[in-house]
Amino acid sequence: MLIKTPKSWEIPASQVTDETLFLNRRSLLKAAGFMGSSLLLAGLPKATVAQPGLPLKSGKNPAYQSGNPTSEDLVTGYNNYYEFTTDKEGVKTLAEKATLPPWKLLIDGLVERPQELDLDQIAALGLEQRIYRFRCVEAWSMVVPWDGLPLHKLLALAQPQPAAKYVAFTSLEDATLFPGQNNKSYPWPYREGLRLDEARHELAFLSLGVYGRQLPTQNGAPLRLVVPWKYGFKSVKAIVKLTLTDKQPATMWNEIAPREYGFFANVNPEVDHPRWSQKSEKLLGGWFQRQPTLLFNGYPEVARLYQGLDLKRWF
Ligand SMILES: Nc1nc2c(c(=O)[nH]1)N[C@H]1C(S)=C(S)[C@@H](COP(=O)(O)O)O[C@H]1N2
Ligand SMILES: [Mo]
Repeated sequence: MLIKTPKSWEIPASQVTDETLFLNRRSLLKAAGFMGSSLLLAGLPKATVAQPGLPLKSGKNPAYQSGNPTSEDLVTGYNNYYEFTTDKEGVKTLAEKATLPPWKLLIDGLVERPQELDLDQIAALGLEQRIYRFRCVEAWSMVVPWDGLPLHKLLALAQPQPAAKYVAFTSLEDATLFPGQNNKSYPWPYREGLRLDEARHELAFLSLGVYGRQLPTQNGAPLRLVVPWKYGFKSVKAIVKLTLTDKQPATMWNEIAPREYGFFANVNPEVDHPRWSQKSEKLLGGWFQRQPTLLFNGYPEVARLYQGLDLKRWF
């Protein structure tokens, strides 16, 4: 009988230990049989390789259960990810062909302790599953079981300085991985931003997984933001850097169409998009009938962040 040694990319879920949720570069090379002298590798930066689809150790947080999840097929098969394509049903096929590079997350700017974290270090902070509503600015919505951690846990590691007022998020720029980045009419990389108090709100979440497994590439592997009270474009995918700043950061969609995609982008049925109404939405996989859109997407606890701000003007 032929005994087959699994390749690193074929490691079955049962062999993934709880302690090591992601493979680091060294064990990946070793498993693939490329491990030469350890001296040779000693100088390499620490970086981990995501394994989209492998199970994650994450526990359900009963405090965040916003309804019945949309089917996994829709969550992972109907995606906005312009780095691949603008065709929502075509993203998955392209994403499944892409191999993610070893990953590190940088936290820099106005912080006491700049961070360079690999995926294991982030997962070691503890993962939980939260079911959140998700509302795209295009007036469709889903309910998604995300696995990850509140963003404030990462920010606390870096210790923002008192002068820090915003967090700027930067996605990976790599036109060999992302065919859509060859379209130079978009000002890549995808960038987003939050005010620091928004980023520290308990609901602001950094997702490493969905449905209990590591994020599929099409959903923003290996890590993406989830801001459930804002339109979906704020929930930036494939994040490589968080920068704490004292100035409101420029964002990609705001640069492209400032009248259509504001910095705050809070879900608000009273403020129409210039080209369509935001009063209702199509729940994917739901009934034919549209459902009413709720202020802050049904998360009224964030209202205190916007006291004194005219929500009609600051969209
Ligand atoms: N880097 C990056 N992040 C992104 C996007 C994108 O094109 N590129 N699209 C955004 C939009 S418009 C939406 S609605 C959500 C979609 O997330 P999903 O595919 O996981 O549903 O991702 C957001 N994050
Ligand atoms: Mo979106």
